[in-house]
Amino acid sequence: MQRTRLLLSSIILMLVQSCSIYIYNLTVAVAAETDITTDQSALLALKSHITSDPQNILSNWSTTTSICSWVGVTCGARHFRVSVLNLSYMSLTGTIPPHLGNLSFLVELRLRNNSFHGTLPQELAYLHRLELINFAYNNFITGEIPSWFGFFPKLRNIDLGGNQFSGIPTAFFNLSTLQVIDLQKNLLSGGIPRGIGNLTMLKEINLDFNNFKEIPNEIGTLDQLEILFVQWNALEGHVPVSLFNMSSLSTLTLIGNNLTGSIPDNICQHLPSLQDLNLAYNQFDGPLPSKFWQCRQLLALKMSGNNFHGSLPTNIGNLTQLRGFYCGYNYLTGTIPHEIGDLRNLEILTLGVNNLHGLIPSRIFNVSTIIVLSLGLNQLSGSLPANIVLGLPNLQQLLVGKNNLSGVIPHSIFNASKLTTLDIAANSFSGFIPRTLCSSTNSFQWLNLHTNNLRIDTSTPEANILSCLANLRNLTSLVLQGNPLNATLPVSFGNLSSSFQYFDISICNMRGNIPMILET
Ligand SMILES: *[C@@H]1O[C@H](CO)[C@@H](O)[C@H](O)[C@H]1NC(C)=O
Ligand SMILES: *[C@@H]1O[C@H](CO)[C@@H](O)[C@H](O)[C@H]1NC(C)=O
Ligand SMILES: *[C@@H]1O[C@H](CO)[C@@H](O)[C@H](O)[C@H]1NC(C)=O
Ligand SMILES: *[C@@H]1O[C@H](CO)[C@@H](O)[C@H](O)[C@H]1NC(C)=O
Ligand SMILES: *[C@@H]1O[C@H](CO)[C@@H](O)[C@H](O)[C@H]1NC(C)=O
Ligand SMILES: *[C@@H]1O[C@H](CO)[C@@H](O)[C@H](O)[C@H]1NC(C)=O
Ligand SMILES: *[C@@H]1O[C@H](CO)[C@@H](O)[C@H](O)[C@H]1NC(C)=O
Ligand SMILES: *[C@@H]1O[C@H](CO)[C@@H](O)[C@H](O)[C@H]1NC(C)=O
Ligand SMILES: *[C@@H]1O[C@H](CO)[C@@H](O)[C@H](O)[C@H]1NC(C)=O
Ligand SMILES: *[C@@H]1O[C@H](CO)[C@@H](O)[C@H](O)[C@H]1NC(C)=O
Ligand SMILES: *[C@H]1O[C@@H](CO)[C@H](O)[C@@H](O)[C@@H]1NC(C)=O
Ligand SMILES: CC(=O)N[C@H]1CO[C@H](CO)[C@@H](O)[C@@H]1O
Repeated sequence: MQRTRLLLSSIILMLVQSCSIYIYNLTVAVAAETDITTDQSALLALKSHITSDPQNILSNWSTTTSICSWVGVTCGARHFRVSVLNLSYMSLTGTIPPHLGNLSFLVELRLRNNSFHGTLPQELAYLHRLELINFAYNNFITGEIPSWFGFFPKLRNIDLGGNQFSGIPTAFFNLSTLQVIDLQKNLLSGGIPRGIGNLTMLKEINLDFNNFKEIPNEIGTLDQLEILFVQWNALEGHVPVSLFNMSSLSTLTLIGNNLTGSIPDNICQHLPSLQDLNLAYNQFDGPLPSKFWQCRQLLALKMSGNNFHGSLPTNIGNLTQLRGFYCGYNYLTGTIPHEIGDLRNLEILTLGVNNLHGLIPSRIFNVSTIIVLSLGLNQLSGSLPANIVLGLPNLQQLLVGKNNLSGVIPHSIFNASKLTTLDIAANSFSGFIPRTLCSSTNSFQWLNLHTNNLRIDTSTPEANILSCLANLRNLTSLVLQGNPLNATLPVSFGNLSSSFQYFDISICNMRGNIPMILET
């Protein structure tokens, strides 16, 4: 300390000669003279600003041990100075003291998910070695992100998500080394600043859950950008053309905005790396893009909740990597192309709430990877194949309600060990509800059979499915209403699983008395 003070006073003498030299050499002198005890006082200053530490974590910060062994502290191997401070997820409440700016060797500062509040001290701008800042999910003071955030010459990763920031200063776009920006869940609004186009090293941008209105054309200059999330904002108007022209982009998620216009037919020609495209719940219209053979990498295509019309392109069969295709809640017409059977990796197919007609292509029932098949609220006809479970061993949800389907319920469907949700309501299914419903292997939670022509076989007590429903331990909802069941409720019926919440047989032409337990 003494030596530092001497040095400083000799420099102050020089101040008389030249102010600029003074500033330069002061910086050099202080940096040279700080040591591990400076780091210790900075951390102890932080500790003294913590007002609540319910997990008693900072009791570990004892002055009798080296700060390099303190919880959350990592020292550099070469210089034994604090290089990482990670206090994330420690339930701490408090403020950040200016002393933290003295941790001059700090490379990573992680304070995610605590209750730090107040202002961020400007002294943090002295941390010129910082490569990563994570202040996400705290309660820092509302207002613009401080402009001194522009001073970190090596910053690669910044996460300020889950705070109350309402603006981004111009200086922020001086952070030319940035690769990852996460500003999700703040109060940001207006246009995304054009300066974003200057951050040409960016690989990932997350602006979810703000109120941004516009994506600037400048975003197209980010030729290393791989991930762009701007979901659930207030984006409106057309997507800038430059956005559909980014050679590195693999994930584009714009769900939950108010974007309009149509999607370029050759979208994948200029987005050759695209893997996950999520444009759901906007106001896009026009036909679906069809040059799908250009989308070699595409894994998920999410277009639900728009105004797309026209038919499903047969080229869908070229998306051979596709795992999820979501296109419900649109105005699609025509039939489901049988080429959909070429999607050998498909896990989720949702086409519900459109105007599709014709048969469900039989080849769908051979895509063994399918987990969710959702085709309800269309005008599809035909029946379900008898061996449906053989072809779809992974099926968990089958939703085909409100179509024009007919025939019997395949017996095998209730032998499916993974199926939890079946909705075949409001069709013209007929015959007996298969006795396999009571199969001990089935895992049904939600079963909706209402408004069909189904009956319950009461020829023998064993055949009556109503006597075995109590075995279905996971069943929470069974709707049989609107079927001419013509059956008796057995006494054992009262013995249903405690998870059973909803049973609707109101218009089912039931005979006999309702057991007492159901009346209470
Ligand atoms: C603090 O925690 C670290 C790691 O859990 C441990 O190595 C160290 O001994 C602890 N120090 C004290 C003083 O409890
Ligand atoms: C930071 O600390 C938290 C809580 O101890 C831990 O879960 C997390 O993995 C750490 N992060 C890093 C990058 O070390
Ligand atoms: C913050 O941490 C708590 C538990 O410590 C957890 O319940 C909560 O989900 C976390 N929030 C975020 C946004 O990570
Ligand atoms: C921009 O960054 C450079 C170096 O990283 C720094 O010298 C300059 O002061 C910064 N300007 C602003 C406005 O933040
Ligand atoms: C972005 O770069 C251009 C050209 O280099 C420059 O004129 C402009 O001031 C920069 N914008 C910001 C916000 O840094
Ligand atoms: C697309 O990008 C290429 C090069 O990256 C550029 O030459 C072309 O002008 C861009 N087109 C549009 C419409 O932005
Ligand atoms: C979308 O725009 C319409 C018409 O301008 C408006 O009524 C609606 O509230 C907007 N929705 C959202 C989510 O911004
Ligand atoms: C696209 O799929 C069709 C069959 O649906 C096939 O004939 C064609 O070769 C595929 N094109 C490419 C480029 O894979
Ligand atoms: C019932 O649900 C539990 C938990 O969700 C699951 O572990 C179990 O396998 C299910 N039972 C059957 C018969 O599928
Ligand atoms: C209803 O069931 C009873 C007894 O099983 C049978 O005699 C009768 O024919 C059935 N009614 C109809 C309409 O199928
Ligand atoms: C560094 O932090 C400032 C506050 O920003 C303190 O006033 C200084 O005393 C401290 N310096 C040292 C060497 O700990
Ligand atoms: C006046 C003075 O001491 N200037 C020095 C400041 O630091 C630089 C670099 O270390 C020296 O070259 C100057 O002599």
